[in-house]
Amino acid sequence: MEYVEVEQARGMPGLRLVLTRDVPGPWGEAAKAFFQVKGLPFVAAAQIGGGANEALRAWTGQTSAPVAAWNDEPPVWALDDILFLAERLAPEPALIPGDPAERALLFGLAHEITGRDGLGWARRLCLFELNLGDRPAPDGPAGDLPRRYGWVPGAGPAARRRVIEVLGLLRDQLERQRERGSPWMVGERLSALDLIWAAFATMLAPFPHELCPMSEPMRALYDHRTPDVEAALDPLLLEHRERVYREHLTLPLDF
Ligand SMILES: N[C@@H](CCC(=O)N[C@@H](CS)C(=O)NCC(=O)O)C(=O)O
Repeated sequence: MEYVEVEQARGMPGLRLVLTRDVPGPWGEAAKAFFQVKGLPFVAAAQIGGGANEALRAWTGQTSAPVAAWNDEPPVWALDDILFLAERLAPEPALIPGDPAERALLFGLAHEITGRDGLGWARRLCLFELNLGDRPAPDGPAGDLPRRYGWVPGAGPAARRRVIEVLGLLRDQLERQRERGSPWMVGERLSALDLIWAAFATMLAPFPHELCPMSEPMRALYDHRTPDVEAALDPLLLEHRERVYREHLTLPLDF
């Protein structure tokens, strides 16, 4: 993916997405997927994972990615705000169901994947544990991300339980949908929830290198699974991720 600097993106019109450079970050891949499915082109600007990202702070008041900016509107960085922006700019294909019960289900399950203490949050704590073991976050910049996202020694087992719990929830939902005759996670068609699951699956079981060419250290982290997490990653979930990428997104991933 070609990136411009954040300062440059800030001065541009149209749609800009700030994305973590060289990493298939799950929030960022989900945001990209919303716009790709809607056929909305964007300029990518580079955030550096765990970096100071001063230009991004000056523009948005925070340093995380993804961020979406449309013309001179205030930039948005919560994933549901990014989804609502995509829906507004291109209402079709709709990624939020019209039916209120399906909509509530979508946002509930999406929060369990992307929100505080959700799958992504808990998986991130598991990855900190791989690096830090039973140590606290180190002083200085290397400890910034673990500190920001709540790492404390001993947080690993509860985070793993949470990952397993959410994987079970998603598998049960897919099974229920199959029984009703739908291959999609809610309703009868692709929704934001399918795209979100596909993006977040990468931090539990990345596609092979040809389809997801990331650095070895990153792959070693994302591809590490304890036996209990491996067992919770039902083949149905991974088949679904593959279907979403093959039918609605593009492979290899481009970041
Ligand atoms: N903004 C997203 C969360 C995105 C997120 O957690 N991004 C992380 C990726 S690991 C990030 O960029 N962290 C770096 C930072 O906070 O400086 C949301 O509200 O749902």
